[in-house]
Amino acid sequence: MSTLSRLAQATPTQERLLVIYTGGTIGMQQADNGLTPGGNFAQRMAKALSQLPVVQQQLLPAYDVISYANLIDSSTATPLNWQQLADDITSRLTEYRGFVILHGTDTLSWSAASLAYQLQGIDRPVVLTGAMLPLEAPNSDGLNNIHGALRFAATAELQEVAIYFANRLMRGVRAVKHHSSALTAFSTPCYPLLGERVGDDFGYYPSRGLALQQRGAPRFELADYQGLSQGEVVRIALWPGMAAWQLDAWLSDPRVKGAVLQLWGAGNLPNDPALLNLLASASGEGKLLAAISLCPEGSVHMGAYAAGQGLTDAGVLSGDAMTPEATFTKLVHLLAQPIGFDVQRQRFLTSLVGER
Ligand code: ASN
Repeated sequence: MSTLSRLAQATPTQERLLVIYTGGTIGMQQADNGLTPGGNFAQRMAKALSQLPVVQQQLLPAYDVISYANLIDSSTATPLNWQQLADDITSRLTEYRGFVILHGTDTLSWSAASLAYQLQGIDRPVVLTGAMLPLEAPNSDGLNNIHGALRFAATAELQEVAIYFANRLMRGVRAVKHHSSALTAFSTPCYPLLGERVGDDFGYYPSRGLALQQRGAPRFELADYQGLSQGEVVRIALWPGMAAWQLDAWLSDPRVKGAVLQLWGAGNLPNDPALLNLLASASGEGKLLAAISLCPEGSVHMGAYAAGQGLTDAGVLSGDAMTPEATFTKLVHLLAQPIGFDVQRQRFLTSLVGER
């Protein structure tokens, strides 16, 4: 890990931000075998920011940059990367007023959701961003995204994990990547924006942020994700004709400890008792099962249709309108806690960080 300070002499650390560069397209450069995360990022970022209009440069907060030694394309991230990010933030919490994480976009919303659960009650901004095009590429969105992330990470009223992308500030645990190439790649389908850039102004909407009574005091849960980083939580999306033996293949494996089930519409499952029996026995064995919809918007209402009735009896928990990211990372997080099955289930149904 390398650290480099900008304005280091001029500004005490408590007034600075920490930027953590993890890899992703934003920092990628052309190599013989294609785009790969490039180094020397602190200098490259400073050079890019120096292209902003002088007025905007003067409004930038001071910051330090850490670059991870192992820069990754975020498609290779696992829960251990989420754990490392949370550790790196908490170990420097008292030194910095806010944090910016530069991350690949493919799994950016997964890291954001996981951080929200690990850093419950955080009292300062943690803003993740990345880019669809490398920082030095023509028409890159990298500079704009870094600029906005720095500005919002210096906004003291923002006290939660957020994503800044394409002029929009979003709750991290509500976000999804919905487009594979558009610069407006992220959205929060079931929650309004926390803030946005309009012209040269960066406006935060405090009424949409986590309220103090909802946020609570900082009570970080830095769990060990080691036992959950090799596929122990699975994600099963239904398809027409899915058969019981296929569900069984996923759920009967003793290594599987939890599953996100993506059901039809408002929470429907084919009317096959064998499917419900499999779910009931997996849940009876202590596997944490949660259902959300295959639809990107709207909630599951288990039991609304005859075909979905029986899910609650089979022990399946309703994920309401939670995103796949928020549901999956919450299962990982709860399974890593030293708490019993009933408490895990009850906490799943409780909104911990505004995820439901
Ligand atoms: N594959 C890249 C990543 O997630 C995509 C990006 O950053 N735009 O690391």
